[in-house]
Amino acid sequence: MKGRGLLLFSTILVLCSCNGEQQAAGKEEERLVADMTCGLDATAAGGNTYGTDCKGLYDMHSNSEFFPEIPYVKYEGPASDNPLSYKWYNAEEVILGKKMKDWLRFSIAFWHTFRGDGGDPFGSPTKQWRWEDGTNSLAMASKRMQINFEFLKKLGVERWCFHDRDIAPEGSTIEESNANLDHIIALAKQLQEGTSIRPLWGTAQLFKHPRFMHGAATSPDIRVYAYAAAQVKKAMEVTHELGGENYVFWGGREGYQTLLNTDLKKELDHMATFLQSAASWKKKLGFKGNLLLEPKPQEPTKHQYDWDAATTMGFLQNYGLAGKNNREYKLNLECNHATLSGHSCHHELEMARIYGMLGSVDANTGDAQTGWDTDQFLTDVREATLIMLSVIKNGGLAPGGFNFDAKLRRESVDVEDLFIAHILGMDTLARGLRNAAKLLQEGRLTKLVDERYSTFNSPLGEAIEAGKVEFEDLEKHALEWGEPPLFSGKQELAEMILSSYI
Ligand code: XUL
Ligand code: CO
Repeated sequence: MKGRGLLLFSTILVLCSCNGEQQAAGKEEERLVADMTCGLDATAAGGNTYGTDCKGLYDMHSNSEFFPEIPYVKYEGPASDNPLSYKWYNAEEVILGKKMKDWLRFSIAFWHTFRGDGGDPFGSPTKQWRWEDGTNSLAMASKRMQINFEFLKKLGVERWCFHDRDIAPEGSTIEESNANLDHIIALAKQLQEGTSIRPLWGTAQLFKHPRFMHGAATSPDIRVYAYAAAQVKKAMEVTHELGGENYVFWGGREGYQTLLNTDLKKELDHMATFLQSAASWKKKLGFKGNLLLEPKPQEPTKHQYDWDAATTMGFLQNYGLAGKNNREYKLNLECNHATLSGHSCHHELEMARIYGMLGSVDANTGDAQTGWDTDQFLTDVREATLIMLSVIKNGGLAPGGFNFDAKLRRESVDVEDLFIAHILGMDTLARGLRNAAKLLQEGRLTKLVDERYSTFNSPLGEAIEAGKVEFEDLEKHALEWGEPPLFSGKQELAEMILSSYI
């Protein structure tokens, strides 16, 4: 009852303060910023690094908390049955020489967590968050940003990702949109002051507005190409302004619906020139982070050009945007996109890793019985273990990380669901990290793989791998050796080894 009373009280306060004009929003922002600059301290040690003073500040102004009923989420270990605790993710614990938080570098996706409304093609929105006033105003955008920071602090997560248009409303001109964005970025900058919270990456939303229906960089209309460039220019600028570590390109509409009306070569060439201009703008900005392409095979287009990791790397290579002499672009791989392209997440990560192109991961999962991008939180420990095998072999993901590009189910409408979903996703990857570290340390799978290729551990094998052996030489060896013996691939043994770590 007491909890409910507090909830009602804070709901009334939140509702009262959210429908004002910009000026009122400004005052509210100032007060909340004062409360909320307390939090994840860049220099402090410990899991959720809130000093007792900070806790006191929150308690004193508890009516300014958007989630008064949610505690700071802490590690309680696997035996805990508290849904608002970590069972496997222990931020400061060191595994293979690195803190768990540095292996995992978790990030919240603003668009799902704070703009997801539960609507689907058949039904209206289901989420009625107590802080929403039903508008897409600047005042509402400011409030959401404050909520974002409180959410991050309560989870002990130091990173977040955004599209320009989901944090600030689109105006009727580019100038107006940029001004809205500047307003919210200034607020985010204030909120992140004194904390270690920064964007993992920013991006431009180039798929929602009707102007982008034929594509952005691949639109047949030069005016759309230019509009998209102006939008990306600004989005890169504000990502840099906030100290973001990467910038992402997801080409939702960079593809085609039919080849009959499409000049394929022109569109791919345009996509490349657009990315070249982005790389050049990055240099002018002095932005040091990675530029990341996020593959997805289709949806919303029938065919998206960045189909999967291999296709995207081939495209980058072909246009001189990646490779030995140009490390400007890497990949942001999303697990649900991997399965849509007929691969596993592990496959996509390995493809990128072996060529030094693994930049960051959008951590989510699909549904085996559903053929589209369901963006669910990752809950499969086996999948998480395989993902973490790649990440450990990659030496981590930094400056990338794990961004929860995942949303609550339509039917999940409680505030605590937002927390539980992220806790579950974080714990699943943390458990995967623990399993993968043990698996690699004990070396049984590595030994099995090494033995499978052991015939190449010879002077001839080395010469072949160095590209120094011609067919005539190989023919001599083949004649001398005769029919090669059959030997086992040991797949079941490999699966048995993996299962024993899960
Ligand atoms: C869409 C998707 C995007 C990108 C960012 O499937 O994954 O949210 O991650 O634009
Ligand atoms: Co994504």
